[in-house]
Amino acid sequence: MPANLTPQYYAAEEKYRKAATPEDKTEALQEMLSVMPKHKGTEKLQADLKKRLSQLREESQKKKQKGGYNPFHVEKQGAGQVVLAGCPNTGKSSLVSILTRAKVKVADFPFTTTLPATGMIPYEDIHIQLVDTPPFTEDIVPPGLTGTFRNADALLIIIDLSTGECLAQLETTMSLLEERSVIDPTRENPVAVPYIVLGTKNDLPEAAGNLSVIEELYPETVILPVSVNGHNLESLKVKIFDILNVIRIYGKSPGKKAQMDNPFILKKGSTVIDLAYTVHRDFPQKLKSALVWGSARFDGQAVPRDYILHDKDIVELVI
Ligand SMILES: Nc1nc2c(ncn2[C@@H]2O[C@H](COP(=O)(O)OP(=O)(O)O)[C@@H](O)[C@H]2O)c(=O)[nH]1
Ligand SMILES: [Mg+2]
Repeated sequence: MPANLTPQYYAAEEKYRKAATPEDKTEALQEMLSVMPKHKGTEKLQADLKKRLSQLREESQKKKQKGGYNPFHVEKQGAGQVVLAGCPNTGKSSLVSILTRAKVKVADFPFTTTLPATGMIPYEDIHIQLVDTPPFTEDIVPPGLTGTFRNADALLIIIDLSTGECLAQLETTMSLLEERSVIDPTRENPVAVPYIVLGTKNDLPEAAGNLSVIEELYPETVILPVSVNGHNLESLKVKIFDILNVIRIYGKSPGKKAQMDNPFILKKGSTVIDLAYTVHRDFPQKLKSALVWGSARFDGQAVPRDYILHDKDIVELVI
């Protein structure tokens, strides 16, 4: 049955995507639920949203009880937060270390990583935060870890292609994340976290055979083979930037050159108003129009407040 969602619903969903704090997320979810048409076609969506809402309440409750500090809550930095998820020894820490040069422990025995650790990936003119995490198994999931996954802007699901266990690793990881409503392989749940599946240790001889077995069994799952000696690492960075679904906007003051370092990071689909809000909370009220270099038809074109910006636009806000 079609859901027939309204423009108000999509506006609230957009607000959810842009929300940076749990409080803003909660508010947007409540709005999504209240404006959504209630009928059979939206039952599953309603259930998904209610579940996410109660998870958010639980998380903020736990945070209060713990008196604030939770090592599994990783403060966001840079253009987006990408969190690794996978079984022991799959090569998570090695990947974080090679992509970010962060000093994380790498070892040939399981459970070397006990708490989340972060590093920044340099990508063109921005930095993306990468978070290494402790592993989980079918039987042991560190408490708090799913909270780290759920709070991420995107996940890298890691399996080790050099071992025949990679199939079981994929199944364990996917079912954990699906059961806890972190991801949604059908991509229907708007509040699910987007993800990429990576097959590591592609330099080892068994990798190619294992990869083709998985591809045959799970034709709908796209796996990017990588290795720390460089295989596919550049295209991985591009895929990570793409999945974050953000744009870079360079600010310009009247009569001055554009500021080409430290761009503003906004969600794809953001407008001039969204940019103004990011610059300063009370800017949108003062804003008259904006001049855009890049996506507009000609350089320095005046655009309305609801103009949709594109990656790498230069914008001068006119107040
Ligand atoms: N040959 C090869 N070995 C790797 C690669 N990535 C990781 N390893 C090895 O796999 C083992 C486990 O790596 P680690 O990053 O600690 O895994 P984690 O437990 O998932 O964090 C270590 O001995 C690494 O040196 C790779 O791309 N190729
Ligand atoms: Mg590790």
